[in-house]
Amino acid sequence: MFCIQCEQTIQTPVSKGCSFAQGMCGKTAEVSDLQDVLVYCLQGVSYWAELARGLGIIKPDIDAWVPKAFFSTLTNVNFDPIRIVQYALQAQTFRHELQTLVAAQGKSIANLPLVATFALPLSTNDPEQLAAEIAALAPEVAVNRGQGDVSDDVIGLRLLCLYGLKGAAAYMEHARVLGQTDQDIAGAFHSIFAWLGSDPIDQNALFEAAMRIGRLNYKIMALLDHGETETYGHPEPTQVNVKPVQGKCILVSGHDLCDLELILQQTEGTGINVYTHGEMLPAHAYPELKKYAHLVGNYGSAWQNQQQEFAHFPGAIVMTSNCLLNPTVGQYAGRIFTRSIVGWPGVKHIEGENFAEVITCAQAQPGFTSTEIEQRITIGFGRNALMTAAPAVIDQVKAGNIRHFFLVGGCDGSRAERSYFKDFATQTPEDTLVLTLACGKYRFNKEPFGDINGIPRLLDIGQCNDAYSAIQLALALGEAFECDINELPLTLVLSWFEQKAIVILLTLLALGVRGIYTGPTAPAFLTDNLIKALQDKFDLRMISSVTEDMQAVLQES
Ligand code: FSO
Ligand code: SF4
Repeated sequence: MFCIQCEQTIQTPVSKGCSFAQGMCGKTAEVSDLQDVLVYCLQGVSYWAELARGLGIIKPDIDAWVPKAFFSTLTNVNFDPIRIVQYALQAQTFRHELQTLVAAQGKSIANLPLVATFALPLSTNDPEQLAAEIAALAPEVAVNRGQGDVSDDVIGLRLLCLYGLKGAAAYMEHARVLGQTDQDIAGAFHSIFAWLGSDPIDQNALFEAAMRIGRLNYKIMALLDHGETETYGHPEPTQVNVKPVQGKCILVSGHDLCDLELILQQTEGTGINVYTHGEMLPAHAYPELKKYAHLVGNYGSAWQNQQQEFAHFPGAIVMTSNCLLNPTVGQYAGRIFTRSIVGWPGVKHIEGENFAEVITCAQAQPGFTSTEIEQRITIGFGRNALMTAAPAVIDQVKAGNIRHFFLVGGCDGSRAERSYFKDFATQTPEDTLVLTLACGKYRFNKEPFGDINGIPRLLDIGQCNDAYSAIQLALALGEAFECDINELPLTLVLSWFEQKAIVILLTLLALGVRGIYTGPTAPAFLTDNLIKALQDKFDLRMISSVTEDMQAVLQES
């Protein structure tokens, strides 16, 4: 196995990347190898999808399916070898379908690349045997193939593009489940994915592809924002209880609001209380979700604490997307359910829209036996709420009461160095506003930040994909102050963990945002040369100490 896609990848003085029997996340070598083969098969589908597009043939079912299957290979999503094999076989079927359609147009192509013709063995019907045979193909198609033949910078840039595109694919799927798809986005996705399958070596072209992926993702985040706000209304500032309420319960984690809605509809009148977990917290702010009285609160914190938190949750748990950890550790594997691309061997997977099994499970669990004293946090500063607040904020800036804006957010993880982000947020001066988003905020979102003349100092924008809202606010402030986004008194301090964060960073860079602080560590797949290039081009800064960084920011402001 070789996997280096997330921040917790194994690093020793002599090697980088998870490459032994199991990754740090619990992904087995077999699943890692199967995922490498799956990604290559998907690139083959994209190759033919792009060719077919050139002939006027568009298959919306395939366009929708490829990013979804790619999402299954993202960190902490799918650990089930049988499901990954199913995706790989489906990819082969789709590839043949497109190949046949292209051939029917009389188009013949000489010298097809390997990615276009790569075939899976179909010699056995035994699922375990088949998984072993497919996994055995991994060395040929591993994500770091060619290492040693090309420079480490080329490998690093290929991985930057591949992982960035994977994050974009995840957001495409989050948008798709809300009915939002776009043919141009799908075409651009296939084109970049297929090109990466051809093992490009031109560093300038790879760098430009990374920027293309960033720009593409901006469109995808806009599409997702549209899907969420069209379906559930604009988030509005909302107080959320973070303490348990007596009664039977279901906990919903991940990013897909539509699963939460289905659960709320199907539990209405049953007496079961529904809680959000992790990235589902922003759901409480959407009018069409907050209207359910039995959506009683938020439970727990960020994904890396789930094994303790889920073990103590006395009900059923639904994982709608990332981030999933091994549920057998906390003895709750029998009452957790996966959805969509998420999977763990032996854990019940819910297809379709019927959550009856989850409800039955919740009813069989004890539920919370008492109600704790409420603690409320304020969330819901999405795009619309921020724009509504913008005039008041601008007045306070002009009056000298707000001197700087910080966006402190991103994904969380287990490393001790991540305390930086809490320390940074809580040590920001009182005449500054702190915007936040994604699961990193759980480190400080229950702290008292106070307000500046009625404007809360901590403004929770939402999930990681709601970085789109933050960008909209920055653009609006730029317009109001008639300056470039980089001239604003605004600093981004971003924690990264997995590939969604990579693509958000690419989006910000592609939009020309400079001087971003990021950490806790640099992505292990980037070489020193590449990090230096990003620093030179975008003034990208690795975090150091809170005092040093804060001082530098406020001096520049
Ligand atoms: Fe966190 Fe996980 Fe949203 Fe990520 S829950 S780490 S960036 O999946 O997607 O913020
Ligand atoms: Fe290692 Fe991260 Fe890959 Fe898991 S996802 S195998 S922890 S690099």
